[in-house]
Amino acid sequence: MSIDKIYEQVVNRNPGEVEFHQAVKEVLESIEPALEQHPEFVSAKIVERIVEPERQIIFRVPWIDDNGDVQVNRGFRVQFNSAIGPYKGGLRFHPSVYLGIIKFLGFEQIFKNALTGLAMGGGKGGSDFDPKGKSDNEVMRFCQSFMTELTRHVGPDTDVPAGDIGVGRREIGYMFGQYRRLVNRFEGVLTGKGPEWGGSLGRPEATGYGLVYFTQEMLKDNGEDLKGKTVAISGSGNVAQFALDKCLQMDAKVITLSDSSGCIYDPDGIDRDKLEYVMKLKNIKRGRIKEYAEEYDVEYIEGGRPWGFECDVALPSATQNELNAKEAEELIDNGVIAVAEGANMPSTPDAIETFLEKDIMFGPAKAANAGGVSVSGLEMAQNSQRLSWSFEEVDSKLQGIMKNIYRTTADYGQKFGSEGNLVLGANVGGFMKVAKAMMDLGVI
Ligand code: NDP
Ligand code: 2IT
Repeated sequence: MSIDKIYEQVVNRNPGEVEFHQAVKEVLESIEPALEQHPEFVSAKIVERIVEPERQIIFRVPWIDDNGDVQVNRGFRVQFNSAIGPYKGGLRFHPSVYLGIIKFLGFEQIFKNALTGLAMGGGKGGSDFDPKGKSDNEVMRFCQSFMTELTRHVGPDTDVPAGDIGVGRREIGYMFGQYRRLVNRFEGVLTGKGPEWGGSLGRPEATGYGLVYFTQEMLKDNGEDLKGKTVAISGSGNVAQFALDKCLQMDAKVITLSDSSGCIYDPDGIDRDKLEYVMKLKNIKRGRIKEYAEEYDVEYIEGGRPWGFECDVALPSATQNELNAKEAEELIDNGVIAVAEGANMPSTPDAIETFLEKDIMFGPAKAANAGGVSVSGLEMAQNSQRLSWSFEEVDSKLQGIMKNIYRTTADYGQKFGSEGNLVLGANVGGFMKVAKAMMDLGVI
């Protein structure tokens, strides 16, 4: 079947799942040149198989709120591909979650995980539960109910979930507590755990730090350096916070942050004290980024996104499709030379096209944000050994992994597309490893 026909079939078989269609389309368009060189993949129907999840689980999550009323949410786990290792990927708790979002994320995760060089298959899960405005007790009861069902489908050698939007250390703790209670075993079924109960040092920092390590590799390969650069970051959650932290360590200036209500612009730069304020605001008080503007008397744009300011580097780190073609043009007009994706699929397809056409350095999500899942892989390794590595050891491994991912992506981009096309490079690089494994494993 031709790539066009396969795509058409994906759209027909998965009606209404627009984010999933978008993710599949980008990968299918990229891998055409690789398929020409590997006709054996075509006759073994590797592509037809890779776009179909191995297993999709949808379940009821009933729980009782603080008023004593019963609430019902929907839970998901899509176990997409286990050709190169146990399913691995985060859980997202956000009201926008439906099967199409989980499938897009699970599909991306297959190739991202392959690029890390670690033995991890692809999966993703979550719920339409909204943690915003809920008490800790409500979040705990929800997590316990969610995990009561999920427990039968996961395990340290089967499927190892982690965090994503709306799921951090608090939620992982409640879920791990419930799993341990149900199976009566202390084992590495989740990553992103607290360091006192089996978590890896450096996992909270890993996605943001990895994003900046990747960005620095990309800049250096093009004769530039992050030092002294002005950076626009979107989001203000886990990825955004630690990307900002690493930018400060590398002497770059970060001028923006955002949340789903709006964005702030701080032309003086968000320094370490201000970052500490953001971390307390977002992780403990669970407040809005608007409060930053009030605290430091800077501009707040209600409903705005941070792509309209002068900057050299942009790191979209909030959510999917948060940067469109018009905003890509605006960034370019404002002097941007490099964009790297901290979030999953934050740039729309026409925004990516704009960046590539204008020769802006562009680090796609699969490669640029793979630091998080990489350190999750390292957490799994530590759990298996019942050992804990130092922060420095984990961080130096993360740096090595991000360098390798950049090299693999750049090399595949050059070999199968054009120099500097890291989108194609990441898609082909990830695909080749999984496709070769699927060939060896027979028709699975
Ligand atoms: P968090 O929940 O910690 O933070 C999410 C941030 O994005 C918040 O600032 C949130 O604002 C904002 N946001 C969420 N949804 C929307 C929306 N619909 N519109 C605008 N802003 C929104 O999540 P993470 O930082 O962990 O995740 C951010 C991105 O990074 C996601 O795309 C995730 O898939 C990706 N990612 C995360 C990894 C990880 O290790 N955590 C690893 C790799 C990728 P608000 O507070 O208003 O909701
Ligand atoms: O999108 C992602 O890579 C994540 N949310 C992290 C997955 C993980 O298993 O650590």
